[in-house]
Amino acid sequence: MQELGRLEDLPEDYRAALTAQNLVPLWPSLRAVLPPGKPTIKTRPTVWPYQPMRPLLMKSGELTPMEKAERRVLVMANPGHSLEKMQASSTIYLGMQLLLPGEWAPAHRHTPNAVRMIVEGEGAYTTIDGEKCPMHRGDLILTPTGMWHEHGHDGKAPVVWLDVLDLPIVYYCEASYVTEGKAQTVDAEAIDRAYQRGGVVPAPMFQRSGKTFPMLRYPWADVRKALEAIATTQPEVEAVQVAYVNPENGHDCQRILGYSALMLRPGETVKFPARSTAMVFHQVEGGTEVAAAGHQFRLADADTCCIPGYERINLKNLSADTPSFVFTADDAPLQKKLGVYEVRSRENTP
Ligand code: 1HN
Repeated sequence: MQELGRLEDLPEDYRAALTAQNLVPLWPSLRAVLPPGKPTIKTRPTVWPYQPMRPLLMKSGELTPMEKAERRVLVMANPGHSLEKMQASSTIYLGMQLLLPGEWAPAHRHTPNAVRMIVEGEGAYTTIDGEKCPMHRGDLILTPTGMWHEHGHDGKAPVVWLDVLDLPIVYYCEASYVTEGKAQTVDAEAIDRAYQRGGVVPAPMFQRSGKTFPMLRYPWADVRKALEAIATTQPEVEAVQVAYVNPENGHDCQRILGYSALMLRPGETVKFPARSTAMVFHQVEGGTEVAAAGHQFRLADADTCCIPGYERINLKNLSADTPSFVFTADDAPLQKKLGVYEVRSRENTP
């Protein structure tokens, strides 16, 4: 590739004249913004093991009362993006949230979309636009853009969950803000209760609701059953994997980030081709080795890692006799909408 002129090659008075007019020459920066063959990637392969995080999270419960936190979260930041940016990848925010018995995280709504993957504890719930969603280990609960949400806890032990948000990209768009609200009234008759499983949707008098976010809670028990059914009935399938989708139309359940669950059969290795999206892996049950970009992360229960885009990824079940269950997040829905989503064949991956 042709080497291009540098900023220092230009006369100082010319550079000053450009600056005075808020102008910048393109050519000294062109190779940086359009590198050959593969983007410049800040996201580093990073693991956030749960065991060392847990005592720090519990300590935050002693140090900071709910009134002083609103949401008591330790953010899982990728060092490649500098920690204060709160980015696990270019588009993905990850945090581990703690709610203690009796606590309440007040109602608000905001433009970024969130999901919660429940990690431990019983008795907590999220209320979303009046629908009360109980939290159990492995459940996925959506709080899409613009929907009121608050968290409560009637149980006896701490509850912890993983928050995944598209905050970095919505913030980058200068479109991120919050509105405070009053405690919601739980609506036991919410029509959304009819969307508790895929395959059938309410259609009174043949009218489909066409709701943008009809299903807010994806119980782990159902997801696990779906994975086990695939493993049993399709032993030849390359990856036992299900996507979290909108039951009205089968599209991704949210518009920016996409979510899936994977089952690795005992001893199984799954090889993903390099894709343009960074990926997050969170261990729901069992243990998995995530190998990519020269790193090997051994995920145990509730561990989370992030792998940058354009890397091949091998997932290996660390057990020869029990299955491993992994939750994934990526920004494929966004990249597909932008038209930049790519899957690279093995030959095309350096
Ligand atoms: C938020 O609203 C929650 O509602 C959690 O639990 C984490 C991180 C950034 C911005 C908003 C919640 C968040 C958040």
